[in-house]
Amino acid sequence: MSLNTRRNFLQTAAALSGAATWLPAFAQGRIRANGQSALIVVDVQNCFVPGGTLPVNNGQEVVPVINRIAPAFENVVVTQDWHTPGHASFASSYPGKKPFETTRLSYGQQVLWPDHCVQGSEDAAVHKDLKVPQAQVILRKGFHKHVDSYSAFEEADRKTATGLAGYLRQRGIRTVFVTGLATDFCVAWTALDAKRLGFETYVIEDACRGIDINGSVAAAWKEMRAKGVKRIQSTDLILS
Ligand code: VGL
Ligand code: ZN
Repeated sequence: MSLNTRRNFLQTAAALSGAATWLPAFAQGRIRANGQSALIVVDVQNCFVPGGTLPVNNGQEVVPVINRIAPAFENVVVTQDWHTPGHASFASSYPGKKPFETTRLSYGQQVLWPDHCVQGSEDAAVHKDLKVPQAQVILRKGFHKHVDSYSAFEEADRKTATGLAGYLRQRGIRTVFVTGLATDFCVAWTALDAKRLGFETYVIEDACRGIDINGSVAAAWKEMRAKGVKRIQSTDLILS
């Protein structure tokens, strides 16, 4: 049975028995974006795809998925990781430290990364095949030399706001759909902050790819689920 046939079968069976509770939470094509929704495209930059300085496995695969769903969104925010040279999140800033080790900074534990997404570099540019011409905001984050920012809402010190929550609220946005790179870092932190700040929050799983350090993708999904972030697939969206 194809997945579609199977889903239809499940729906029919549930309708007949009146027991719909065991159905997937979001059957195919059930969620529609409206004027109060925004698509957030996180860090789809050269840096995070193969050939970049911090490549995410198959990171480029998010591009056609995002391009396919983006026309359904009137409101689109694109983010860029945008670090100073010598940034505090770079392993090269600490003698003897290697990428993917951790260190303690004033605000807590920090994973150390290869130098990546340096402001103005080709590596930090948005992927050339991403097609979101209607995007209204390009939000850059991680530009304070001594503070990292995975989240598009709040820097890693958990004090410094980026302004995105205020922007979205003032525009009447109530629901966000988060996509991009990487599932376990900037996507998860952005989604968790969005939810905490009062937005209905969806993460579109097949429009994301993860870095996955020591099970970090599974841990991120677990935390997002616990906090009420909704996990959906691009096929759950009504695109017409
Ligand atoms: C990211 C690690 C370091 C991300 C950014 O976009 O997920 N990950 N900087
Ligand atoms: Zn970064």
